[in-house]
Amino acid sequence: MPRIENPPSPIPGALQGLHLFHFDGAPCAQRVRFALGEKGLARGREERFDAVTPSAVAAEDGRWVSRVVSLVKKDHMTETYAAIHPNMVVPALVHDGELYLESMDIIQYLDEAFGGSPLIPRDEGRREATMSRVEQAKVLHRSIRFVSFYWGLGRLAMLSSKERRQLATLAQQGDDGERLVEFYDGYSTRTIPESVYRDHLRKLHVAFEELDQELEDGRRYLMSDEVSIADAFWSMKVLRLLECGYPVERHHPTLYAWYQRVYERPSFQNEVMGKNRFTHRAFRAKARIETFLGRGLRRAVDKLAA
Ligand SMILES: N[C@@H](CCC(=O)N[C@@H](CS)C(=O)NCC(=O)O)C(=O)O
Repeated sequence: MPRIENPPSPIPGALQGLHLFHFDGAPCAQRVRFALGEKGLARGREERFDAVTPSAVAAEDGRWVSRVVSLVKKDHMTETYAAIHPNMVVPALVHDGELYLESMDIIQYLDEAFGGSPLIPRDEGRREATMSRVEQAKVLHRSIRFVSFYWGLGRLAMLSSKERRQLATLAQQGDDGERLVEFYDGYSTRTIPESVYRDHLRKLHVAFEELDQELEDGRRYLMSDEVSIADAFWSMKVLRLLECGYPVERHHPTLYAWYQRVYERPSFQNEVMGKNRFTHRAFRAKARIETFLGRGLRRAVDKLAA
């Protein structure tokens, strides 16, 4: 099991039951929340991410304690969080004092530790095919970051030079496995050429095209008629890009129909969208205004596919 041995922070060891360190709008955390929902585990109390008072540490049965690590307030770039997750990203999961990192490993853990229908097929061949789709999604996670920052978050996500120094100092304690330092330096000083963002967008477009074709055989979900970890990974990419204005329905109609099926599931409605609806609507409204002004991601995708 991908359990993290002896994390520097005393917080994980103090927690009983399930606790998720997450952010409502982060795709990497959304896929874990989706998986929790599919396992019949619902969001419970909200606690500060670093709360360890006696009333904060215990989770109720069948529920997980929500510990929001605000990516807007930069909670993830603090010493306290870096001692929980050395890469300073969400999500992180604690179950009965044990810490698990990496959304793929966390979902794998949940799938084995909790009942319900499996998210990872038990059959060897189907398992391999499913995990290879997940690996592809993992690699493209970097592309989602580039595209959603450039066309979605804009200036809001830029760091001051003081914040970047703080990030670089904290990153020295880990291996900066997510390459946040390099990314934020380039992004905040606007030194990443536009062609880099367009390349990432092209990679996502190609992958969406491939999935769109595969889904044409009429299967309900990405790998079969059963929902799986692959749906958890890919649907959050679609959600994020829709929020940035990507015209998914027009460019990849079969993929969009699949996304709607995943979106309708109670786990998506409750655990992914639950507290994310307002931000979701705000992003979509912003994207509509940009389209109206002849700018934004919608235009970039149309140009790319022309
Ligand atoms: N490989 C990690 C990636 C985690 C990740 O990159 N999380 C993003 C949110 S989707 C994050 O926390 N980013 C912090 C930032 O962009 O500053 C996983 O799958 O858990």
